[in-house]
Amino acid sequence: MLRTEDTSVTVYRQDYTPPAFAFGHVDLLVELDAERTVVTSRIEVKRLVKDTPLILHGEEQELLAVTINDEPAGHYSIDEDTLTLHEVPARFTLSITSANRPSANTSLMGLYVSGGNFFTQCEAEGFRKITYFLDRPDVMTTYTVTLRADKAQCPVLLANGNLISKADLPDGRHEAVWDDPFKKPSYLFALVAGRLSCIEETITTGSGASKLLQVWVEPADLDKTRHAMDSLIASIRWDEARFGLELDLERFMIVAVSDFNMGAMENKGLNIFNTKYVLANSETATDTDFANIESVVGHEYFHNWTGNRVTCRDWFQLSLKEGLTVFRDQEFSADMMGTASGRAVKRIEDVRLLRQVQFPEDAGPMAHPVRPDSYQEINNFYTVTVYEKGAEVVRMYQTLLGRDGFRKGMDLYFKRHDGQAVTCDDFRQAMADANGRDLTQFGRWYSQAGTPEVSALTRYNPADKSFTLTLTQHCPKVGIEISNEALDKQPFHIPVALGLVGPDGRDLPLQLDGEAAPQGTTRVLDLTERTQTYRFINVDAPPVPSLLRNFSAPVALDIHYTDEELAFLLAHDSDPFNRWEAGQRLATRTLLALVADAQAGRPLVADAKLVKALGSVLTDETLDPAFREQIWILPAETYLGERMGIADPAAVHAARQALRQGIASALQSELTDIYTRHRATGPYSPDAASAGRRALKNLALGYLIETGDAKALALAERQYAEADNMTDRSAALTALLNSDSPARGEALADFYMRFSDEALVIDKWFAMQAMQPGRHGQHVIDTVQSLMQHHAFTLRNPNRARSLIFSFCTANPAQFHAADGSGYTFWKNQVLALDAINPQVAARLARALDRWTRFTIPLRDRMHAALQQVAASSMLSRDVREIISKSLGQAG
Ligand code: B3K
Ligand code: ZN
Repeated sequence: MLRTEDTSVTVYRQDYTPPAFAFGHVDLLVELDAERTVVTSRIEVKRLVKDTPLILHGEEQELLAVTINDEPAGHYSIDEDTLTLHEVPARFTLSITSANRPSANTSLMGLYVSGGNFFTQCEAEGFRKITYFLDRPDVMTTYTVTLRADKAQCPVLLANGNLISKADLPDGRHEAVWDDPFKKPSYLFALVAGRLSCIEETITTGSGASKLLQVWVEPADLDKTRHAMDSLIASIRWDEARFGLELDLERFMIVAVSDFNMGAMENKGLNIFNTKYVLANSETATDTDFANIESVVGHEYFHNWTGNRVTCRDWFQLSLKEGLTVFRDQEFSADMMGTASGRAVKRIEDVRLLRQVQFPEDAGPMAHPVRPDSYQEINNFYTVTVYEKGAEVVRMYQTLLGRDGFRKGMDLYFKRHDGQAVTCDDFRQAMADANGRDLTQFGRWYSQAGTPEVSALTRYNPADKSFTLTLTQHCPKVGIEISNEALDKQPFHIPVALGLVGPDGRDLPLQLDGEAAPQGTTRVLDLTERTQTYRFINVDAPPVPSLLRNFSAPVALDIHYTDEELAFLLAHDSDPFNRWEAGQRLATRTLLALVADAQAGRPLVADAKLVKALGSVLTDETLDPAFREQIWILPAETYLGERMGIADPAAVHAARQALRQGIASALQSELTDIYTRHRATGPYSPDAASAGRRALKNLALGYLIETGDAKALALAERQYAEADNMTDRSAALTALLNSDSPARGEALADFYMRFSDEALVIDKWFAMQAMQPGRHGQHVIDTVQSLMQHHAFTLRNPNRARSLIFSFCTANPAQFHAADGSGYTFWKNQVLALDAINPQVAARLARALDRWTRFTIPLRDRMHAALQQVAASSMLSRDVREIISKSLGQAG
C-alpha cells in the first residue's frame, strides 16, 4: 500500500500542561487595510513558572517590533509558527507589532476580506494569524480593542463587548474603541469592519437591564433580517426562563458574512454568521431555512454562557461547550414547536441526523470518543460525534437526573466555574454533586468511541403474569481503538426508557419484581452491566415492549419484532418517537429485502403491509401533518447502505425508488387528496403548524411525481408557477427534476433568472441539480461538471462549493458511486483544488470516502485508488492529510 508521508504532529490529551504565563489586560490596536493590516498588542504578562521562555503562537505574520516594558526586546527568535522570548522578567508589559494581508487570506481563518468588508474567525486557532499570542483556550483575559480604518471604506467598526468611543482621525480615517469586560480566551475575539447596515431593537432582560440588539448585514439584505432578530429575542427569553441565564453585555450583535467556513461563531457579544443562517424571507428561504436560523441563532446565543463564560481548558474538551450547547439549542427548538407532537418531530429530526451521519463516523476511520484523546488538526474534530453525540450525552444526564436535577447540576456548574476554562469531568462532577449521584461509570461516554449495541430478549409468562427483559450491551473497538490491543472496552451507563404496550394499545403499569406498587407507564432503567435482567410483575396481558423511548440513549437497539408488532406500535405507541421508530424498522426491513431482490434481479414489489400501515398514517387526522410527514420519509439511501454487510448504492437506490413508486401508485388517490387539502390559503408564515402542512403536501407531491402521471406533472408545474414562497417553489422544482416533464428546463432557467441576485438561492439551484436522481441513464456527474463552468460557480465561496460539490459527493450516493468511478475522480480533483484555497473545507470533502472499505469490491478498489492519488500529493494541508491517512490506515 502506498503510504502518505505523515509528517504531521499528533497532539495528545494526556500531554496537557497548564500555561506557564498568565495574561492580564490586553490592548489591541488594529489598523485595517486589505493589503497590509498592522496590529499592535500590549499585554500585561505574569510569569507563573520560573526560568521559562515565553513561547507565543503566530502564523503568516510579518513581525515588526517586540518590546518588553517599552524597551526593544533582546533575546527572541521566530520560526514558522512561534515567537519565543527567551529571558523574561516575572511581570512585564509586552508589546508586539506585526502585519498581515487580509486580501490574500482564502482560508477564512484569522482576518480576511469578504465582499469588501473585514471579518475574523478565530476558533480554534485563528487568533495567531492576527497577532502573536498565547492562543489557547485556558488563557483568559479582558481586551480593549481600537479599530482604525478609512471612514469611507469602513464606516462600521465592530468588536467584542461595549462601544467606548468613536473619533475621526486625519486623512479620512476614523477609529472605534471597544471594551469587553469579561475575561475570554483568544478564540472568542472578533472584529468586523466595512459597509454594513443593521436592524436593531432594545429589550429589557430579567433583571430590568436594557440591552441593544443588532443584526448587521449588507444593505441589500436588510429585508431578510427580521426572523434572525425574532429568533435572538426568543433565545434570550428562553435562556432566562429555562436556565435562569441572562444576557451579560450591554449589547449583542449578529453579523452575516457570505464567505464562512461553517454555520456561525459565538464570539463574545459579536456573533458572526454564515448568511445562510441569518437571511430569510418568504421568497428566498424555505421552512427548513427558517427553522435552522432559529436553531443556530439560539445555539450561538446560548454559547454566551456555555462556552464563553465557562470555556474549555483545552480543545479535547470541545464537547463540553458544543455537546451542551447543541443540547440547549435542541431543547429550545423543541420548546418553540409548541406541541408534544412538534417536540417529537424535532427529536426525530435530531435522531435521524445522529444515525445517518454520526453512527457511520463512529464506526469509521475517524471514530473518536466525545472527548478525543488525540488529533493532528483540531479543525477536523468539529464533528457530529463531538456535537451531536455530545448532545446525546448531555441529554442522558437529564434523562437520568430529571429536568430539575439537570437544572441543579447546571446551576452548580456555573457557581463553581464561571470565568474558568474547565473539562468535561468538571461538568460531570457538578451534575453528580448537585444530585448526590455517582456518575463515575457515566464518564465512559466521554472516553470510549463507537456506538454501543444493546440487544433485548423478552419473555412473557402467562402463568405468573410476569414479563422478563434481558438487556445485553456490547461496543466493538472502532477507529484508532482497533490498534490498541491493551484496550478492553467497559460497559456504559445506559438509560433505557421503556414502556409495555398492552393488547388494547394502552400502556400497562410498570411494577418491577420487589416493588410494592407500579410506578408509572414509562420508566428509565439503568443498564450498567454487560447483561442485566428486569422482571416486571402483574403484567395482565402479553405486552409489546416499547424500548428506548424518545431515544433515551445513543445506542443501536437490536430487538426482534414481527411485522405485526411493528405495525401495532406504529399505530398505538404512546411515545411518538417510538411510533416513528416502529415505522422506520418496518420500512428498513422491507427496503433491505428489496435491495436483495434488486441485486438478484428479481422484480421489486412494494410490501402490502407497509403500504397499508403508511396509508393509515397518511389519513389519520388525529396526527399532526408534520408528524405524518416524518413517518412517511423512508430511511435514507446512505442509512440503508450502512445497514448492509457490503454497501451497494445502485441496488439501494433501485430498491428505494421502486418502493416509492409502489407506494405512490397504491395510494395515489389518498396522496392527491392530501395534496389538495393541505394547500395553504392565507399568507405565508413559517410557524411550525403551517410548515408541517406544507411539508406533508410537498411530500405528497414528491410521491405523486413518482407515478409519472400527467396530472402529477401538472400539479408540480402549477405549484412552481404559482408559489408565493420558497418552500413550495423549490419543492416543485425538485419534483420536476425527478420527472420527465418538458417544463424542467424552463423551470430551472426561470429559477435562476428570478433569483440571480440572491446568492443563497443560487446555492439551492446548484444543490438541487447536484442531488437530482438522474433520469433514464442520465449521468448527473456530466451536469455537475458543466455547472462547475457556470459563471456563477466559484470554489472560493464555501457555500457555493458545498452547494454543488458536496451535494453531489455526499447527498447523491447512487450517482456519486457510479460504477465507472467518475465520481471519485471528480472528488479527488476537487479535494486537491479546494485544499490549495481552503484546507478546512477541503478536509470536509475529503471525508466523503471515509467508508470506502464497506462497498462492493469494484467500488472500493476505485475509491482506494482515488484516496492514494490524493495521498500522493506533496502539497496537502495538515487538515486533508489527517483525513486521508486515517482513511487509508484502515486497510482493506
Ligand atoms: N464554535 C463554532 C465552530 C468553530 C469551528 C472552528 N473550525 C460554531 C459553533 O459551534 O457554535
Ligand atoms: Zn457551538
